Amino acid sequence: MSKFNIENYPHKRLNPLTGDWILVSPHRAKRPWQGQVEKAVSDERQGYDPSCYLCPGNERAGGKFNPEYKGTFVFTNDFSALLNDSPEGMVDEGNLFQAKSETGICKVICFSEDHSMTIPEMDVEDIRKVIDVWCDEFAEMGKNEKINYVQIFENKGAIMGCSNPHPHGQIWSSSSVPAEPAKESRTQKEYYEKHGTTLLGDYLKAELVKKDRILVENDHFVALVPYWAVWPFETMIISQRAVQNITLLTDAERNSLAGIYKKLTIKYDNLFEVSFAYSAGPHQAPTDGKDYPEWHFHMHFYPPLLRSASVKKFMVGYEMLASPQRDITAEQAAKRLRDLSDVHYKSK
Ligand code: H2U
Ligand code: ZN
Repeated sequence: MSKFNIENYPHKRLNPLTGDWILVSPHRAKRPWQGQVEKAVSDERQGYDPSCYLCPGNERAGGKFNPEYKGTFVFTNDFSALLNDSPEGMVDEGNLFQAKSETGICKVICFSEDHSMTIPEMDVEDIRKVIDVWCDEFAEMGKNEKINYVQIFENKGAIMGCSNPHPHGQIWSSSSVPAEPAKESRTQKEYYEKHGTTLLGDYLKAELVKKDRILVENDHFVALVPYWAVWPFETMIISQRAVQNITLLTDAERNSLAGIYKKLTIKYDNLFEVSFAYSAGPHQAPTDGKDYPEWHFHMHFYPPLLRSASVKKFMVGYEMLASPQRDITAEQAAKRLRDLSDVHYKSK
């Protein structure tokens, strides 16, 4: 048998941000598929949809009316998963039955008044306005004594459970730090205490030398497929400068973030010539007033599609019961994305 190498043989890779290992099986990438094929959803939409609960002037499900807004529009989620004024308390019926109250605020952000828009099709100046809303909301929610973590996210596409194609995202903030950022908080702190530098700063430096997983680079941000990616076309945007949260980005950095958000999502759309679904959002330091020099601002993009506009990756079987697994390697995915045009397929 020939010598082990990660291009050809099954192996595990460590995600240093979570401490989890993922199984990579490059030799399986040519496996035939006779399973479920998702219907490619036609993406032809009008700029205004009278039945859309996010379009300007329309009535929402809760009975409130949206203003005739232009650009971004933020409102408190009519069906908030967390409530700011729910009573505090806990249940402690021994080790096996523990519950704690959780308070928070949930908001919805419309990215544009135009129902037909998506981030990759928006102008960079308009994406910058979305970034500014993220900054303002993060700052305001972070000031709230009861809020210790702010999660901004975008669910895009029906395949990701997004309820409405109108371009929008959400913010859920909470009194405790949720599971995923809590893991990253622990690993980044351990790394910083050991090395005196941020985990993602050192990771980014090494990736910029290797180059095989880099997709897009500008003065302040890099988009790449992380070494430990689980989803076939999972990516991250990492700031070149280690900042704890989005409010610490300079004016130029905010523009660069808007620019790279657009460039990355154009590549995504160009991959299968379809409006590419994903769940994405930044991870940032907790907002409990403490200093977190180990925290390095970044965004994760988790897209479900695998081999076409209609075949998605299922996280089932072994993934559910044992460990996440992928066939196409992070390097192969990066090459495919990197080689795609920076011009959106619809504007060609
Ligand atoms: P998605 O990002 O998954 O599409 O969710 C949209 C959110 O919008 C969802 O959390 C809220 C839902 O509670 N919503 C309102 O606040 N008002 C409405 O009239 C409908 C949907
Ligand atoms: Zn709409």
